[in-house]
Amino acid sequence: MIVLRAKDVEFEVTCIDLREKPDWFLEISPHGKVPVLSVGGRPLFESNAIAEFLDEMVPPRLHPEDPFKRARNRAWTDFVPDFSASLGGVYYARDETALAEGMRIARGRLARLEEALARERDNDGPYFNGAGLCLVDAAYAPFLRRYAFVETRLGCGLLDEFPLVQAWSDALAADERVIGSVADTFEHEFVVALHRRGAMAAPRFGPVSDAAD
Ligand SMILES: N[C@@H](CCC(=O)N[C@@H](CS)C(=O)NCC(=O)O)C(=O)O
Repeated sequence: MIVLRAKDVEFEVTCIDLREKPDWFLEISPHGKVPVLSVGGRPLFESNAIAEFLDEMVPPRLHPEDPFKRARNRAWTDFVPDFSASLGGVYYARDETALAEGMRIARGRLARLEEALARERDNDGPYFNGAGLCLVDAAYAPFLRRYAFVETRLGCGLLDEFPLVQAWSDALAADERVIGSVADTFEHEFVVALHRRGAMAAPRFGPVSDAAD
């Protein structure tokens, strides 16, 4: 959604219940995962493939022009699953022991990202490559956003040691293309998901009804 918004593409969103995936969805999503982008009735799946397709098809280009930088960016986007899993280990932690272990693992991965931000650009950002949003930003933003949201109640201070990641996360959190990329119910649904997983952070958001879930 961030890439679609960054390119001013008109689109419609269809939300599905991932616990009860409809048949039509399973027919177009081979791994049964979101997102899927339907282009004139033809489905594309996997976030990176979708983002790359959009970047080839619709201006403005979010990838760097330099093929070397483009390859480096793709390599950092490949790190997203490891990175997001480690942040999940923090915001979904069920107790203090799991939180400490989650933070230990996340710190190692954040350190790599901190170094990448220091080395991959020769400027102050605020985005991964510099002044403009790129596909790497779009790939990391959803996970940094979830962490930032939970951190308002968890207060574990994980990003304190990583000022470049913190500044990057803040810039993404303030970006309209990122802010508007989720449904209005995002925070409610995320808190419901935290409760469902028994996350220690969940009760700190107060009681929730899962009626909208
Ligand atoms: N590699 C996939 C991962 C997508 C993914 O894990 N989606 C999650 C939601 S964020 C999902 O659909 N989970 C449902 C499931 O695995 O059953 C991508 O980047 O598109």
